[in-house]
Amino acid sequence: MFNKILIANRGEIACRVMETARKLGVKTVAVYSDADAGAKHVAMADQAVHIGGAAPSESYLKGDVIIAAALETGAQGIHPGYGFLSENPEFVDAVEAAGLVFIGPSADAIRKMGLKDAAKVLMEEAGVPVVPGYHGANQDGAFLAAEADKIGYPVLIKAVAGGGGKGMRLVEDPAEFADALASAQGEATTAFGNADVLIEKYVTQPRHVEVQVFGDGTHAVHLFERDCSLQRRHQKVIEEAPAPGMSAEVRAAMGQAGVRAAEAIGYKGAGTVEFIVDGSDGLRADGFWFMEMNTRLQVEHPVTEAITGVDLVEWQLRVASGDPLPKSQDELSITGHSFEARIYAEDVPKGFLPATGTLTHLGFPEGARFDSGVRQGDTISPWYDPMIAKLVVHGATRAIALAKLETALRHTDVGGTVTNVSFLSLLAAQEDFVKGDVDTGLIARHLDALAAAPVACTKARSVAALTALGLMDAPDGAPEAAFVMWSPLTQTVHLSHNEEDIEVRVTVLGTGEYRVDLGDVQHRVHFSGSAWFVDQTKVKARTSYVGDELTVFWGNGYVFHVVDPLDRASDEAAGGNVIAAPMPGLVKAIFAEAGQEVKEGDRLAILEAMKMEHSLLAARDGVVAEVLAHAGDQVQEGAALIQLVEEDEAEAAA
Ligand code: MV4
Repeated sequence: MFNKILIANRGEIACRVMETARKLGVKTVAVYSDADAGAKHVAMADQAVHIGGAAPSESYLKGDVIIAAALETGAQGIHPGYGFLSENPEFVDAVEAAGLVFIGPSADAIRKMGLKDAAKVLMEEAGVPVVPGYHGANQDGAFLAAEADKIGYPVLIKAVAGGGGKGMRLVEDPAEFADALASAQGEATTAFGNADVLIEKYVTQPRHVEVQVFGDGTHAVHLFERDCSLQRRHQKVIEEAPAPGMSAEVRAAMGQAGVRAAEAIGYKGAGTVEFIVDGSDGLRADGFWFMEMNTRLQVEHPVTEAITGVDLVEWQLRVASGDPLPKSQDELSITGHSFEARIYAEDVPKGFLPATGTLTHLGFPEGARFDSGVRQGDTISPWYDPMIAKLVVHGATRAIALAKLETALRHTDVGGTVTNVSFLSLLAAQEDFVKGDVDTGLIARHLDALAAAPVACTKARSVAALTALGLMDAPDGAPEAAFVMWSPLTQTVHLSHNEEDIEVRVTVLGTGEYRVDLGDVQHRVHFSGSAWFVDQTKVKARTSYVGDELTVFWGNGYVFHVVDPLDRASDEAAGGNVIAAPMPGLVKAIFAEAGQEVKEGDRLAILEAMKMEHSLLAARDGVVAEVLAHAGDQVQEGAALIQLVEEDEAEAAA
């Protein structure tokens, strides 16, 4: 076994690899960019080496700098994770030339699977079923059109260098073939610098089923299949293992095909053989075809780990350090069912727009595996994939695992950024998915229903209003003395939710007892110190309130913004009345208290953001009216930290 390895990656996969390395007594070296100096993977590692700028091309893609870091720190092997350099054969060559071990397949195996047409020829020779079609060298338009006629319409034109659907065109009618060919070739040239295409019979209602394989360079075993049909624009959303509806016969046929594919290229380490499956009439032993092989550990590997009990990273480290395959095919079996849901910082109603933000709140429930590269307080930066976590559940049956998935999603609390958790929850409850009736078009067919922003009911709005007024901070829900003594018995709070303005009137009825008036609807709310009761019904809501953002974690999760009329007025008045956070960050210190006189330029607060400390200065002479933040607070951009007395008020007083 290695003494020390370097992980040439970041985020959850770097953390995942380090977990297993630690379990095996292997020391770890992290690498990091400017944007990741404070990242979880750096904190977890025994050693960490800074490798450059935030852009991947200046850090995580710099093979030579990473190899130098491994040599300097005495690492013996490099684990590439997924993405970045994981399938780059030149990097593998360079790692080996430096006398280090690449924890993965040979450069030769990666190259053999790199080009689709060559890979298809190899697979055909190895007895792996490939989609009927033409994948030869002749790229003449008339010739390809004749091949398409032979195959029979509809056909799919694919770039040989392609992936993720780029350079792919569906042609349903021979009259459209020439135009589609030209457009596929154009896109392929732009994207890959290679115009070559292949033509395939179009599989209607396809399912994406992939086989996990593991090789020692000569022999391979398979660890069964995963179904990854739930995709949106070629991005996987929920994966599961085993595939719903799979029979022992088809499983054996697909597994053997996966093993033949791996052995045909002398595969070493963890790999995935992707098949396209015709799902129009159940799964059949003659109804699956090789698509491509991914020569790396995949994002969704945990569902395979859950059903087989195998730690795939442990296998990677053992085989790369010279051990034989840890188990034979006979020793591998499936127990239960597993799902993985990818939790992202993204704005689903706005077309799945990637989001950024500081995770002011991050709560993962017990009873599920969460692989995550971020902690509460960490920032999702615009530089990398905005994944927050992979949620992985396992149960004795598919129905049990699915129920666990829904429960875990309901208790996944993320504050400080928008997420796709509601989308995942709606998908987990989608009728066809629940039945196991999946195909790659499922999400697109139901997108409107799945992507709708969850609209908070009046109960959730009541919880938000009481939270905004600070009524749940008090011990046992008793209103703080100040509230009772100085505040009117009825207070009004303004919230905004999905661009809707909401006015809520809250009346104190007694200790922890409120009447909440939402216009048409009234609720009687009781807060017991740990639980909410709305009209005598227990509401298992949790809340997070940072800056002006208030999230009620209940149902699918509801985001509110608390509109402070005072803030708004002073913002508009400008004139330096408010010292506000210029960017999201952590308040390190406040040097002001109410009543204090300040001079223009006095340092009133320090904000830590983007790994730097920023002094926030008084914009004019004045008197502090109110301090609105404390050292240790995570604040949003624009959050008011210190309020000065209005100038005309001060004059009036003078
Ligand atoms: C296909 C297909 C139907 N017939 N090939 C999409 C990306 C690339 N990896 C292969 N893809 C497809 N190839 C034939 N002959 C349908 C798709 C496809 C797809 C495949 C797997 C997962 C999701 C998909 C979504 C749309 C289309």
